[in-house]
Amino acid sequence: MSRLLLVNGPNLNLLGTREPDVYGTTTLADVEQLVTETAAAEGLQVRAVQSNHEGELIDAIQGAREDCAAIVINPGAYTHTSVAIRDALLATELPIAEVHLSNIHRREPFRHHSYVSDIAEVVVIGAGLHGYGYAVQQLARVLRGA
Ligand code: CA2
Repeated sequence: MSRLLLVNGPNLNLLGTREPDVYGTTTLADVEQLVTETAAAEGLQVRAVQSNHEGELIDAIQGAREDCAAIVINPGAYTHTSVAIRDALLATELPIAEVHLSNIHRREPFRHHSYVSDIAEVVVIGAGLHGYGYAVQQLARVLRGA
């Protein structure tokens, strides 16, 4: 069975504990459960990683090349700063889905640029928890070639 790597970046471990007006009441466990269930319905397995450390995220992304068919990533604030995460994603040569819980284009100008969007097959922004599910469904379609 093919596998997805789910990557969540810095501070996403805090989901559901603060800033509910921006990020809702969803927890990281909710995100990982939704992705796992949505992927299972598409015949896909999931490996989930969350880290507050850029290098750990890069190691996980590099590892995906070994045994994953695609990557779902919310890079958190590294979205707007990290050429290194972009390079790691590119090096995998895997299809990428970028997810943001909030609509980054309605927020501060420094959140408007993403180093990932132009290399992603799928971008889902501002759909909250559901965005991760949509991203999995779209990636599954890409993997089926449909
Ligand atoms: O909207 C998103 O998903 C973001 O990737 C979330 C990042 C932010 O830096 C991006 O610009 C947009 C921040 C995640 C922080 O999550 C928290 C959750 C609860 C409390 C505090 C932070």
